[in-house]
Amino acid sequence: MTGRAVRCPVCADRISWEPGAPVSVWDVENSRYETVRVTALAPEKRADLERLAYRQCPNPSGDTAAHYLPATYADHGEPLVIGLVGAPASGKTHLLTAMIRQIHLDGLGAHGITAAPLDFRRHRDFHDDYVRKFEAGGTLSGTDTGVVEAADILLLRGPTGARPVSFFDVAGEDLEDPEARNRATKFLAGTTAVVFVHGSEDPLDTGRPTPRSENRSFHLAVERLLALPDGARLPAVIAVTKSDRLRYVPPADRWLHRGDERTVDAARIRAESRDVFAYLHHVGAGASLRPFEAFTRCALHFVSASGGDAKPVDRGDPAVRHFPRGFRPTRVLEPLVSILAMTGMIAGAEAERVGAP
Ligand SMILES: Nc1nc2c(ncn2[C@@H]2O[C@H](COP(=O)(O)OP(=O)(O)OP(=O)(O)O)[C@@H](O)[C@H]2O)c(=O)[nH]1
Ligand SMILES: [Mg+2]
Ligand SMILES: [Zn+2]
Repeated sequence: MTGRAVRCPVCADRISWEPGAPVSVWDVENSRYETVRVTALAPEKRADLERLAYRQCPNPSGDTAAHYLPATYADHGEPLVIGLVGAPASGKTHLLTAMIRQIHLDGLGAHGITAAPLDFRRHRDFHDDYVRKFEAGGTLSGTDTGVVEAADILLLRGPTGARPVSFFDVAGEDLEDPEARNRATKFLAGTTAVVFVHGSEDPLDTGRPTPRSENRSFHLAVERLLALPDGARLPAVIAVTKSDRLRYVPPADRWLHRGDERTVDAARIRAESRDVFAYLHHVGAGASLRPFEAFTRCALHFVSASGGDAKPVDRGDPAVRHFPRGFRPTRVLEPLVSILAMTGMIAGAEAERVGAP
């Protein structure tokens, strides 16, 4: 093997990234990847082509359908793979959409980090299918089961270097499936950080009792991650989303009013973590605290993707809902900033203490 060894975020195999290997470009007309040999190209033409091209993963285990990674995936620092874990309808997709949108509004600028798409096609699809719909006040549909690929792959550049960051957002139903061979949860084997998403309850939604004594998606993911080598050292965050429902409930209200933070302050993150812990404990959602017990570094945050509850569209089908006052994401980047601090993308004495006991 002469190439750089990288772990594929989709099939979780370790692959050797050979220099000069053929790349593929997306053929829009025929909706398929087309292989292009690059060795005969002048270096500048090759670099330009590779920026927009893909490489098929060799998937040495032969256990995953054909999949492609950005051709420049291995040209940067150690890739980050961030997985979202949570029950169906807990709010994963809305949170990820609000996060990615905020990243592109320079939301990480205060931390010296800029972002660019690494997988342009995936990025455009994510923007068209999620971000635009969300910005128009529409609710996003539940994620289909069987999703195996990353929702988006960005390149984050900061003072400590540039790293590809893949975000995985699969269906909560798949995350509650104990079948280890479920293809949709394979990303867990290659994940480098996890956002555990707990949706805070709608206080008016009393008709449907929720069994808070268990959180199946958290439980199954934690057990699988702990079985990985060094699994307990994976950076983890617990995001209590839909916290707009807690905007008059102390101490969540105090955190929500702060808006987005501009610094990494380990003591402040510890204080918020303590408040989230107390809140989950108080509402009997102790099962959602399992990641905090399982992982050596874990930060907890109150966030809101939409800023308010979705309401049925007037006179329409009651199942069709929207956010009548638009969307006002609050603190959606705090979980990501904690992960970036715990993974060394944000460096410094404060960052090193984030999530530490
Ligand atoms: N009040 C409030 N409601 C939210 C928020 N985020 C999501 N919701 C509501 O929660 C519902 C489910 O959100 P999703 O993001 O689709 O949840 P999910 O975890 O991706 O669900 P699956 O894809 O089925 O696993 C949405 O239809 C919204 O109505 C939020 O920040 N505040
Ligand atoms: Mg979803
Ligand atoms: Zn692969």
